[in-house]
Amino acid sequence: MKEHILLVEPMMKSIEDRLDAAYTVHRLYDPAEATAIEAALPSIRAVATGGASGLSNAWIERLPRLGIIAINGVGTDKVDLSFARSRNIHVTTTPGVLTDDVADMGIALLLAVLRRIPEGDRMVREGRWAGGELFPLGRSPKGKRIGIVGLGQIGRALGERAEAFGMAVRYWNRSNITDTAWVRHETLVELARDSDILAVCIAASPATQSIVNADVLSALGPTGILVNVARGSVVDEDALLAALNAGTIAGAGLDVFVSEPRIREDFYRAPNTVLMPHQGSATIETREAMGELVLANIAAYLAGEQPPTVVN
Ligand code: 8YV
Repeated sequence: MKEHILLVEPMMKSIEDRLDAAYTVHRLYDPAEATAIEAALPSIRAVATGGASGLSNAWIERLPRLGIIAINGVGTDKVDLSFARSRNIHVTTTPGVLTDDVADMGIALLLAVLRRIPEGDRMVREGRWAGGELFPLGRSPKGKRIGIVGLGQIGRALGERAEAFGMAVRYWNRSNITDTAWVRHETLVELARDSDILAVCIAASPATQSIVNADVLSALGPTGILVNVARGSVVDEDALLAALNAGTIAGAGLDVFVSEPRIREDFYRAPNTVLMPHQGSATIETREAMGELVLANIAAYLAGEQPPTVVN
């Protein structure tokens, strides 16, 4: 008898094929499966989900035999870890394997804003270059100061890449870090004041909710750029939209938003802003590696073993 698992959002086909081969997979995102899922609730022992989707407590309560929530990502902000623990449910993530791609996305967004890549692409396609239109000058990353908000694995990888572009790195981190020569600031406002680019890499939690607020953005200043590859909730979106529209910061490169994918439409019109649909870890190579970890965690749990990358 195959075990039943619930898949909250799609994964790579090669990974889903292996899930299908090993388990009876119920796809929560497929409306056609709704009735079958209702009937299978008492049998489901494992859930695979994404970092931005997680699993609500209401869903956890509907799954009496659930023993593992395998997150295909590193963010745990959409799963109540202590509630899961109180029910003896393992929560696992995919640490390490997505670090480089998310850091790359931070650099890509930064360069896209500095060099106006989406704007140039539009100008060429619309024939305005051929028509003689001049393109405004961009700005160089070299010699600029980048302030990293949250010096975890992704923050460090982004800092290392920024150094290769000739940037000076400084950071703010909640806990003290000893093994880096980068300048540490005591507060986010101080970091923003001492940065040309502020790069948000910190995990979302109640403690980091809206920590990039109006004061931080005002300290970043009218030539400053905000990059966010972490979670929308870390940034006060009212303050960010106001700062972009008033020109109190110069621009933003954003991969994540509070209410994604139905983000606030004001972002569609925000000046000097490059938007991505949460693609930090979304490469074939990385999603394969993440999928392997999800498969390994679920297999270990169902075999009665400790899942390899459990976080709670
Ligand atoms: C993924 C993420 O896009 O790691 C995370 O927490 O948000 C991303 O890597 C997501 O988990 C896939 O849905």
